[in-house]
Amino acid sequence: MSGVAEIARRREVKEKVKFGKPGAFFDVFERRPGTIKKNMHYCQGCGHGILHKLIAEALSEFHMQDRTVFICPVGCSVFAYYYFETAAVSVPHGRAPSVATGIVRSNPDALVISYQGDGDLGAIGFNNFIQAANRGENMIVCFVNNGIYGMTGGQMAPTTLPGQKTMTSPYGRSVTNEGYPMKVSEMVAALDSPVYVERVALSSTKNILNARKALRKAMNYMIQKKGFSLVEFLSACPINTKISPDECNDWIESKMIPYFPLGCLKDVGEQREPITRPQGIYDPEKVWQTLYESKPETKIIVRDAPWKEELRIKCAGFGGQGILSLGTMISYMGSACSFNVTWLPAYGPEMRGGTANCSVVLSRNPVSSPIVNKMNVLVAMNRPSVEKFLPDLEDGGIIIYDSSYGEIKFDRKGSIYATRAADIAKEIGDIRCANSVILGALSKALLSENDLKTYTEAFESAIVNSFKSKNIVIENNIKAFHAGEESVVVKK
Ligand SMILES: Cc1ncc(C[n+]2csc(CCOP(=O)(O)OP(=O)(O)O)c2C)c(N)n1
Ligand code: SF4
Ligand SMILES: [Mg+2]
Repeated sequence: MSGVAEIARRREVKEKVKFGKPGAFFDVFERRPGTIKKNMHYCQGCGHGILHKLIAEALSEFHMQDRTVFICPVGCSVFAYYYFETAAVSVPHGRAPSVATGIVRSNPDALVISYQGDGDLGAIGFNNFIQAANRGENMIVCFVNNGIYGMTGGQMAPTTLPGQKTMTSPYGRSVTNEGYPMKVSEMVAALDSPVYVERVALSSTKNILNARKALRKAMNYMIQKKGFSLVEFLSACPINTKISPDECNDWIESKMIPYFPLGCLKDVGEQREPITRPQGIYDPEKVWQTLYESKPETKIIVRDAPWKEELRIKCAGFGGQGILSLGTMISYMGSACSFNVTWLPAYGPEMRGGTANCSVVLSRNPVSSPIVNKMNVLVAMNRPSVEKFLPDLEDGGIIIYDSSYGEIKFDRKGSIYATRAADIAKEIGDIRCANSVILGALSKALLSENDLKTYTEAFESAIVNSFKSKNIVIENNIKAFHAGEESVVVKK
């Protein structure tokens, strides 16, 4: 059905308030953890629940469900996907309009609802939001302005009212210090691209009916591909505003509306033509070839090991020994060989003088967690690191250590490799290369003779990447890497 025919049909649908569960909600919220599967998680009096109902009613009455992608933000509505029987995407904080842009650009028939709180939209994600508005993306942004960060316990938001007390403005918002509350709708209405901007309130029945109308107008424009619509819903967060559910309507009407006047700020949808844009083409095969064409083929690099699909590595030593760069060199090598890679440094007071460590995961599969509690490779540049992490090494795991500071006796099974990394680095003329000596030892420990040839280039490029622009440093580290390969001794 064409957009225009759909609208005509919808005009025939009688505009009346419905009681009960709208069709676009699941019958039972199976995704919700716990035993309560029929209730929403919102607090009593919260505006999110009211708005969810308005959206769900409109979705089912407009027969939009099959084409709708609901973008759930970070905020109290992060779990909106428990409730709506539509496609849904959860996105990082503030990124909803950018993800919505990707969806609608690659699939212009998708109906995308970017649902956002004032912290999500007005603070961390403001640039994402305003740019999407300025590009006139065909989407609706449902902006729930409750004047506070609800989910995180009531911090000040860009829309917190002057004088309003929050966890982070305990004496009340000071306009001298924090500026005036942000009037998002007025800002968007000043742009040329958006077609429709209206501010409504989720308070009295009259206001809720107006909110319902505004939402439906925005949906109609989106179905007709007219572009960007913003509907701002003034809402209450009784929990963090420290009012009872009964006081929510009064709070919205006596506090919010005087500062954020209700009404339509822009409506040019009827005068605009439907948007037509070149459609993005996503060919996974092409992307793969572009990214990985010249890389070594993805084969398993660890010989005869039960955990060859994934290496979980802990690098540890004194602060200043280049432990974190050792981790990045291993990561660069892994990425050059098309592994999925994570690198997680442990920062802290240990950065100077104490101990330092980082975790590296190289995997043929998506990495489930970058945290390495149990490892199959332990790279230790000093004795305290061996002592600290050895209990976490899996049976049969590999240990590589620097024997310059003395041999270490191990009372366990596994492959133990030693190299005099610090001594060799001093001989090369730069003690800081000890980590590259260890890298050489690691490559020898992990790779068969044949694979070593294939991967040497990747290791060398990892060194070049890590020490960009300093030629002498690169040279010394490559020398150190090969010295590490040659000097490594297997201890059993
Ligand atoms: C990158 C990032 N920064 C900060 C947070 C913490 N955080 C979670 S929700 C939130 C603000 C939520 O406020 P709002 O968008 O107004 O939603 P509400 O809960 O009020 O509906 C913040 C700061 C986070 N999850 N991710
Ligand atoms: S904390 Fe506030 S925004 Fe979050 S569900 Fe409760 S009332 Fe709603
Ligand atoms: Mg909020």
